[in-house]
Amino acid sequence: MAGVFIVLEGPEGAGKSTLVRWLSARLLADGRPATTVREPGGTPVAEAARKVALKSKHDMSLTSELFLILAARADLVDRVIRPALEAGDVVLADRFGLSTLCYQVAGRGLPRAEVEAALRLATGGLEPALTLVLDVPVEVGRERQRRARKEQDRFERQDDAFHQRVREAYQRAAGPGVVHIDATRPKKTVQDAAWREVQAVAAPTLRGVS
Ligand code: Z5A
Repeated sequence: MAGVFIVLEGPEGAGKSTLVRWLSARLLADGRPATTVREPGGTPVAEAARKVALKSKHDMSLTSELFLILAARADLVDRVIRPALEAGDVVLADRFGLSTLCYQVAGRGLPRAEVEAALRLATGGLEPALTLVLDVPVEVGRERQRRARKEQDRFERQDDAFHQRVREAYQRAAGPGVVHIDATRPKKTVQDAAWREVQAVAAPTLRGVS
């Protein structure tokens, strides 16, 4: 596909949304508006699934949670991400498949092979060119969320052991295009590190890049 697919990942409060906004503005300054998406969500159906997966007061099975998230992703990939990539856009996603492996497999304990198969079905095998994994200790992320007065969802209400499993799964993540960034550093340092990686994958399509 002509476009470039870039994903930001990491535990809660790592700074993903902040960095997506910054990268989007930086790309725009280079004359390259990006399509930005946040998961789960981004289409009417995906937003509806997000509401249930994150906000439902009812008990749900872990498999139901998985399929709500994958239903959201399948719709987002079909209706937004693939068309944007086919049109040659840079797509910046706040979370994607690695979140599912870290939260539903490492965090919740669902079986990896089955989840990976379901993931491939949901995405048609779409993989990012670059995955920036922002790393912060659990307590740092929680403190940032507290200061930002973020309302807690079903995941954020999980105990520290759950969030520690998620963080460790992120720290183990490896493979083509996976880059780890120490996100405890000041925003400017994190932004500079991320921009270097974005340039490396997107440079041929950017103009005015030093
Ligand atoms: N989930 C799942 O289980 N499986 C999946 O496959 C997917 C998702 C896709 C979505 O939550 C939930 O869905 C998620 C997992 C689950 N829940 N959890 N946990 P969400 O969309 O509501 O939230 P989030 O994705 O977890 O993002 P977040 O908690 O909002 O955090 P963030 O985007 O990484 O951080 P931020 O909003 O950019 O920054 C937080 C604050 O820190 C803010 O005040 C910033 O100004 C500040 N900040 C940012 N960077 C810095 C630095 N470098 N220094 C100091 N302060 C900073």
